[in-house]
Amino acid sequence: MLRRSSDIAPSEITPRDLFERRREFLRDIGLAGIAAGASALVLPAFAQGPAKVFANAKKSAFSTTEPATPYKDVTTYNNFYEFGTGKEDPAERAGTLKTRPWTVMVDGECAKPKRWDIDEIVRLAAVEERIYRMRCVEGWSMVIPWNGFPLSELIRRAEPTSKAKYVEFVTLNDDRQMPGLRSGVLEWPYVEGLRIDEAMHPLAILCVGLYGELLPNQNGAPVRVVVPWKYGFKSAKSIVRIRFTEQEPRTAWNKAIPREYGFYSNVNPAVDHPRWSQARERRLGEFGKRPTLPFNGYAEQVASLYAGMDLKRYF
Ligand SMILES: Nc1nc2c(c(=O)[nH]1)N[C@H]1C(S)=C(S)[C@@H](COP(=O)(O)O)O[C@H]1N2
Ligand SMILES: [Mo]
Repeated sequence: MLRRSSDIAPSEITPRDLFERRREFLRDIGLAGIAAGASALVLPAFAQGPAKVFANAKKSAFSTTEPATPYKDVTTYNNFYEFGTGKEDPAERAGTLKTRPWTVMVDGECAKPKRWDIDEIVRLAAVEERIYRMRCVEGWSMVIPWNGFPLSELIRRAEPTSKAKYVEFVTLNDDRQMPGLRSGVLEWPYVEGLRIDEAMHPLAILCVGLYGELLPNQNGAPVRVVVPWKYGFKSAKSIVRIRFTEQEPRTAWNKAIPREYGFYSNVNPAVDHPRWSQARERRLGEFGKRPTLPFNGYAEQVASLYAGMDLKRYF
């Protein structure tokens, strides 16, 4: 049977040691950390080219040891429909996105709504690098060194109420900056969502950089979500709002083609996409194909979130 998120106490979401580690993390970044972080973090002049903003970030224990996909592939083969549906479109066209000034509104079912300035978020992210496998629903995969921090840190600060069962992520909706919005491929803005216990999982991160640099626009600058055990489309880019809701958010791809894209979209080689198999994937930069793993190889960490759920029904 489906265990509802409302039945899960926050203390069950992460084991005790994660609470402890989170407390340490907060001590490091929240208090003494702002000063320490400031020396680790040199905000670049945004007109200039990429700078190693996150040069001092520590490798996270959650990182995969697989070799990272070349920077060139990570930044030129993208899905970002706000800039067109071709894989090369975002790299060619996302230059029109203006990422400063930028704010992210965190609101909805919470005691402490707040409009975050992007540079406050960037400062929180200076601590850690996460090398994650990413699997797109269309059948390719990459390994990307992300710079970010657990989404749970931001959620905790908002103090979600007991009605907060889900978290909704909303992308910028400005057709002067995003020419793809003039097309009707999706209902805009791009919206994604997670159950709150999924969003609180330590693997789910808020991400502002890759390869030690601020995110290139085509990868979702200035801030995106990264949820490595789900198909890529769950990881919303260029987000302006994070909203706590009681109802399951209506997500862009689910609204567009509900038969093909469910709310959960956990990577699952046993559940075919209606138009193709999900059993194998092509790692960018490699020849041939490799098998796709349940939960994209993160089953050990996340499978318990779905204990008792029929993942064929909740695809
Ligand atoms: N706002 C927005 N976010 C988005 C998308 C999009 O079209 N718009 N595409 C998604 C899909 S389908 C994938 S596979 C990933 C790709 O991320 P990457 O280009 O950084 O690899 O972004 C996701 N986030
Ligand atoms: Mo995707």
